[in-house]
Amino acid sequence: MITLWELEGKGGRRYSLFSWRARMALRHKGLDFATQPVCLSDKKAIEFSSGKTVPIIRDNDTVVRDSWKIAEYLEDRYPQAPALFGGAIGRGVSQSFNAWVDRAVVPAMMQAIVFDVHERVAPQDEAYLRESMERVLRKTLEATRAERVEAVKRLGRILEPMQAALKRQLFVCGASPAYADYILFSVFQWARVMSPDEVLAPEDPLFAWRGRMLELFGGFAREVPTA
Ligand SMILES: N[C@@H](CCC(=O)N[C@@H](CS)C(=O)NCC(=O)O)C(=O)O
Repeated sequence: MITLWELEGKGGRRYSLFSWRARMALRHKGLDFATQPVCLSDKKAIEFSSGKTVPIIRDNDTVVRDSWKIAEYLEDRYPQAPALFGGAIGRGVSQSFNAWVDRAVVPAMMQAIVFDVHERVAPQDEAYLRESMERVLRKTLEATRAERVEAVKRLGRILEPMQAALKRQLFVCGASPAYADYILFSVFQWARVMSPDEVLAPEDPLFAWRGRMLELFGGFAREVPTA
């Protein structure tokens, strides 16, 4: 049995976007796993990983931290299960896509929803989240909230290439979903779990794609506590 360490907010919300990548990858591989919720500010709870972030998985004696490393570990350790990357080229393209999502899409989504995230983290994490986010964003959460409409527009402009791609194919990876889909989906699942505001218009090809993602694995990502 594999254990996944991830963040838990108010109302049992599992909101770590990077952990959603690991969750979907584990499901894709058909692997059973148990989850271990932790608080954002409780670094003692994850000291065993020699790091300060989740996701972390433990598979028997092997501990792996970092969502990308977890995906690579699962692909290499369970080669007979459905592929996450589809070979060396797919792995390389997925890693490039991972960098783009992390450096362009995640910061843009953060600007749009960070105020809502702050309202839904565990009470003991509120001060930690505010301090770390205000340092990154160089403004108060309240100022970020006031600029939300502009932030959602900026997010839409950044996602325009994916709108074009998803008009032509059902999934980021083509006819069926794989790891690059989970990379992008994690950002929308983060928003869905932590923010009551919709960031996608119904006519956006990403809206229909997100709907397809929510249906995967028996509605695994749909049937969770959300905002
Ligand atoms: N590159 C890492 C990023 C992981 C990450 O930043 N995780 C966040 C939660 S979504 C975290 O644990 N942050 C801890 C902190 O801010 O102290 C990955 O892909 O796993």
